[in-house]
Amino acid sequence: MQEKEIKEGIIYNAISGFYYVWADGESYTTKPKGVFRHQSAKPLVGDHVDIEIDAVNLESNDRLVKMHPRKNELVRPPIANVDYVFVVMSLIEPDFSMNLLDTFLAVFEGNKIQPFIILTKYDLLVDSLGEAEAAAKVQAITDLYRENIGYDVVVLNGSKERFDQVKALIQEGVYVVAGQSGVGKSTMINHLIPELNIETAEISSALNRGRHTTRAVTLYPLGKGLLADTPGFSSLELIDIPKEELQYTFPEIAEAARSCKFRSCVHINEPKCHVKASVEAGEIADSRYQNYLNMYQRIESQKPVYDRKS
Ligand SMILES: Nc1nc2c(ncn2[C@@H]2O[C@H](COP(=O)(O)OP(=O)(O)OP(=O)(O)O)[C@@H](O)[C@H]2O)c(=O)[nH]1
Ligand SMILES: [Mg+2]
Ligand SMILES: [Zn+2]
Repeated sequence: MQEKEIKEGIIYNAISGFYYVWADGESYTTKPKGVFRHQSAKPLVGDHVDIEIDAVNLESNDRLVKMHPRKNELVRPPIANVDYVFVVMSLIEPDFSMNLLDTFLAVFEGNKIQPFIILTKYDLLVDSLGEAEAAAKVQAITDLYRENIGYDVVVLNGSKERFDQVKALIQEGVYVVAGQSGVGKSTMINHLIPELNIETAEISSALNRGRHTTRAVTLYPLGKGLLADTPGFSSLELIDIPKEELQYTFPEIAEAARSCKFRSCVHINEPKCHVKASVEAGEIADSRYQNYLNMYQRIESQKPVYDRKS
């Protein structure tokens, strides 16, 4: 038998210099090997790592010996290699905003994180508008985001059945939850992972600034996947997508852009632009195109990186 065995795993928790790693369905408590401490990149929850297991001396700490390259990295919450995000939007209280939804979607697409759209509080929308009008409103949203663009959309109304539809979407990979304050992120996570029992309806402005950021992020097994226990994050203060690449974060615009006359087309003033033609033909929603233009202008007017806060 070899004395040292190398296994590949994923960091699911990090507390005071210890890294907790899942490998082959088991948990290992590891300390980084000496060389690591001199490297600038600190291991993050979500990092894929190699660990060295001392098969002879079981009392000794296992070592974290190698970090694999990251696919992406979020600052708040601090987590690497996120594959999927539940973008949670309430239909009412707070009111549904397509602009905000499109911004969330683009930012996550830009980070190579696949979004799922979760619409909450359908029951309250029915109370407010009546059955028919509420159904029509949700239909318009799902026609655009599900039928036209191709995102998975789940509509929640507080019932267990609907939460189970979210569960059914979960595949292998790392999930986070995003959305404005009060939309129902914690409520949803509590249904997905009842053991967690996150406080809901917290006073969140204080929370978003302080508590979430200092708290250790933990990945919890959820079906075949892993879900970050963060009660969610709602700030998207920067769009660090180069403006020429913004178009690729809107799937239907990216698709239409392939038929533009000029390769460098950003679909604003260029002639023979297939994106603009598609908007005029009603194949691309005007709201999406307008939100693309808004984001493009915001990126253009954004201060250079070294000048940004945070
Ligand atoms: N009627 C109804 N209420 C909901 C639904 N989803 C969430 N709520 C309520 O909305 C309130 C806010 O929900 P939270 O889960 O705390 O919201 P959050 O997104 O975690 O908010 P922050 O933690 O502030 O970011 C709570 O009172 C929930 O019970 C829903 O589908 N229907
Ligand atoms: Mg919450
Ligand atoms: Zn174009």
